[in-house]
Amino acid sequence: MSDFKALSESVVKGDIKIALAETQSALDAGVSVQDILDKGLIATMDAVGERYSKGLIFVPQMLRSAKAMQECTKLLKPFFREGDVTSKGKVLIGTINGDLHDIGKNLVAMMMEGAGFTVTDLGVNVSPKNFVQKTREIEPDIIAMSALLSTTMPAMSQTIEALQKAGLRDKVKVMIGGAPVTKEYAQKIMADSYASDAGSAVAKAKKLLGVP
Ligand code: B12
Repeated sequence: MSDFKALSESVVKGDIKIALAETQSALDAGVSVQDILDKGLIATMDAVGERYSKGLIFVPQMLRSAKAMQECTKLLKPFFREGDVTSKGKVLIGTINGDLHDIGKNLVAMMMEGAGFTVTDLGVNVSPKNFVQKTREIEPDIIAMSALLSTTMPAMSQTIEALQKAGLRDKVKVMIGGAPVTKEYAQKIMADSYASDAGSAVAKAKKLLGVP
């Protein structure tokens, strides 16, 4: 497979059957999982986002593509495993309040799991209160928050404040990410770490906890 044209087209159309078949045939042809993800699936979602920005497509089309991408990433999940691993630490992950985007968050969760972290996923639209409650309950080493909308990013800072108020902030590391999030924003809200993609999220999580 020399390019990802057919895969990309099927994700754009939201044709899950063809998207899965194309992902499988890329795997069978020995294309790296990283390339399928970056050059095939994520690049397509970026293009979908641009078409949405330009008013060429609308939310239902974006959702169809998202569903196709989600199914393809499930097919890739077994390849994220780094070998036999004992738990490297507990990660509590969720998409923040008001935000329903979960593809990137799910990828981060899958890769963290594959790398040996024990992951608890709170899903989407997670309120600061929910993050605090679950932190009390499971005592994670890392809280990982995702935001895809610039309008929902402030909920990250609100969650950190809620952790502070609950006396939990110094017991846990906070990592943030998502397309509009930056390293500078992470510094501003005093998160412990930021990563731009799922692969570097794993590396940064290991660094935060000092595990190999
Ligand atoms: C798919 C999609 C949707 C789907 C989401 C379905 C789902 N289950 O997720 C649906 C249709 C529901 C949707 C809705 C909306 N969307 Co939308 N959506 C997208 C789209 C096209 C793709 C997002 C995606 O999945 N990318 C692929 C993944 C793999 O990338 P990622 O999420 O960035 O994740 C990577 C990194 O960011 C990072 N990462 C992510 N999370 C985390 C967390 C941590 C801790 C770390 C370390 C790293 C990390 O690692 C990931 C993997 O490498 C983007 C465009 C884009 N290019 O981002 C618009 C986009 C995000 N959406 C946008 C908008 C405006 C909306 C709506 C407001 C539209 C509307 N008018 O209703 C609603 C909001 C709904 C809500 N309340 O959340 C805008 C946001 C603009 C902004 N900056 O605020 C975008 C950028 C489109 C655009 N160009 O205008 N959307």
